[in-house]
Amino acid sequence: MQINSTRLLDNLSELAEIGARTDGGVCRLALTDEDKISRDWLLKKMQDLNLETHIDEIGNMYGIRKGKSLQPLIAFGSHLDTVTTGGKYDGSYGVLAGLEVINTLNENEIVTDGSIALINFTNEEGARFAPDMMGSLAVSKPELLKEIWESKSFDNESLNVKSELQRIGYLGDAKVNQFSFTNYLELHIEQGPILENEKLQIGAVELVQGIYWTEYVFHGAAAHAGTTPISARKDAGLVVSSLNLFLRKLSGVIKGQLCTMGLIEYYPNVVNVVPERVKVIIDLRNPDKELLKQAQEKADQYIKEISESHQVSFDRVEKVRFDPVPFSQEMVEAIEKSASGLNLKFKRMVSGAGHDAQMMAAICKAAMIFIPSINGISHNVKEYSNPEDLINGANVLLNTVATLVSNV
Ligand code: HGY
Ligand code: MN
Ligand code: MN
Repeated sequence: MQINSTRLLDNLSELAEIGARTDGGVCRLALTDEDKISRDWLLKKMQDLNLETHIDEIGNMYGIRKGKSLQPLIAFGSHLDTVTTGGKYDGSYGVLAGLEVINTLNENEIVTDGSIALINFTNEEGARFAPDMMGSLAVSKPELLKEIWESKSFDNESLNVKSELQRIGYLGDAKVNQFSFTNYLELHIEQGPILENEKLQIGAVELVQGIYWTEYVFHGAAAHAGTTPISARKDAGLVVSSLNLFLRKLSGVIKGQLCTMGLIEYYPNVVNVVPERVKVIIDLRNPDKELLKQAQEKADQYIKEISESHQVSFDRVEKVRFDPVPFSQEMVEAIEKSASGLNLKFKRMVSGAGHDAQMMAAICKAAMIFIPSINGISHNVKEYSNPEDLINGANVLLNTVATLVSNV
């Protein structure tokens, strides 16, 4: 049994039209109108395949393909939301490959022992609301739902997750913990250069590295660029620039450490005014839990010292604290078996990016399948994966799910 390659590629192109940018990329920020249109599009596709559809309290979308019994319940999927400079594959590929696997099972009239759930998780990217992996976090930790609903939009603090879910009609009534999943499998582009560089076709992902997001608002003093002596300045912008350089050095001294300052907001952001206030969110990642903690401690120590030396104060809010997550060895082996059964070259690897699978691993056996990203590019409009790799990945997903759902 193989998936229908043309249908998968056509669906990927059709979905990429929703939120299409003029430069070939895609922008479908979570809970925006573009996200709603993509959700409506997916819902119709799920209904066309006679899936039993559910929307939960955080807007996660489920399409259930019933087998002889509801258990074991094998879930797969990913996310339709993108970052601002998104591509056609991050998230979309995992959802549409799952849809294609179900279509293929339907066409072959396969009756499975257990059932299959295709999931589109809300706000995986965290580009508009923190934390990222929000929908899957709510499924794995329902006690956080109220706090997550109140998460304010980065671009307009009068909007929060709940108000935006209501606005787009995806504040569902299904409970976030309504299903007990046996497995969760996520097919995703690697978003890095490893598989391509090593000329491999499949990644069997056995761990997702830890992620910390911390927001700092630095308070200095607005001053005239032409009349204020350097010694008299309380320059919040200088503190942030120094911090960025420090973080780059930190990446070099702590093994496996990655530091990024992707979000910076100056106020008043005027050419001839010394910045009064600067908001940043720093993204620290490491596959080692202790080293990640160490990196954060060193960053905070530096921030304290550099702020004091420039008479700048700061507020600090922890937005994300996700430790590294190991995946199910049993499922990693099932992925390897599927890949070798298709004569594909594969390796075990760590995921540098965060994914919904790392949340689902808290409540069921989870693992991920990667395919190569050309030049390792992602979160960039030039994100691309070869059709052959897209098709291979979907067939590995098909074979792995078929094994899990029938002889668990
Ligand atoms: O941040 C991440 O790694 C993911 O893209 N949300
Ligand atoms: Mn993703
Ligand atoms: Mn992403």
